[in-house]
Amino acid sequence: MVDMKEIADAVIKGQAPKVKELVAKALSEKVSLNDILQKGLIGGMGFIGERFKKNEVYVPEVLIAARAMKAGMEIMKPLLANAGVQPLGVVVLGTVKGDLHDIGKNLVGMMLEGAGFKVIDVGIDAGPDKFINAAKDNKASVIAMSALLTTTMVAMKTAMEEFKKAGVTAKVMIGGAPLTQSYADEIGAQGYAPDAASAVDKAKQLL
Ligand code: B1M
Repeated sequence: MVDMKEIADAVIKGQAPKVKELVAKALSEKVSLNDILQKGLIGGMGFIGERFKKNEVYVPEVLIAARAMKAGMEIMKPLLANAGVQPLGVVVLGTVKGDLHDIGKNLVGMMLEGAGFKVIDVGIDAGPDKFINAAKDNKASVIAMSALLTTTMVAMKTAMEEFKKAGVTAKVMIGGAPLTQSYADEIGAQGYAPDAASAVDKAKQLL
């Protein structure tokens, strides 16, 4: 019988083929989808997230763990859809207009997926319309904007104004190296997170 801790450990170690094999075995042993997801895949990713927050592991370890988690999710996705298992919430994620940096954004996206969110990634250089349309089409609970440049972070202020005009109801969180809580307060964003693991905590708070 597969122990969910084994799946979590394989995610933590970034062993994608092993994760896939263990998830398939657990499914054949009729372990519940929820247990595989929560105690196995999300459990492992959550552990990596906490260590990342404490600077005990770095970007490469998180990327490798996320890849392993995704390998398990590939098998789970169709079954979750059939079983009607709902994601924690929908997050529309993107890097703001004029900004091409996406490594941090992608990390945030992986951690959010790892925590059970559905992530709609609108990519880089994303103007307010992209966020608005994706949020409306997918009934998003959270819009998450990333920026890495002091020259592009100001695009978040414009975006906030456009969200208001368009009647967007999703809560907004921001992040990226030049961003701060005080800038979030200034532009009326409901959340700020300094790193990808904290972004998960913040998104959960905003639900
Ligand atoms: Co650029 N770049 N870059 N760059 N680049 C920086 C950001 C810079 C600090 C380098 C420097 O001068 N020391 C500087 C910005 C200065 C400033 O404005 N303060 C800079 C510059 C100036 C530029 C160009 C203008 C250079 C030029 O052409 N003259 C140009 C701009 C292009 C554009 O966007 N229009 C440019 C271009 C590029 C590349 C394309 C070459 C490449 C990006 C490739 C890519 O992303 N696909 C690049 C890179 C790689 C960097 C550095 C070296 C690394 C950024 C990175 O990926 N870090 C960076 C210098 C540095 O940081 N050492 C630099 C790793 C990543 C995991 O961290 O993105 O901070 P980060 O994400 C973190 C947190 O910030 C947070 O979580 C992540 C994980 O913990 N986070 C969020 C991020 N988004 C979040 C969203 C959230 C919550 C948390 O909620 C929504």
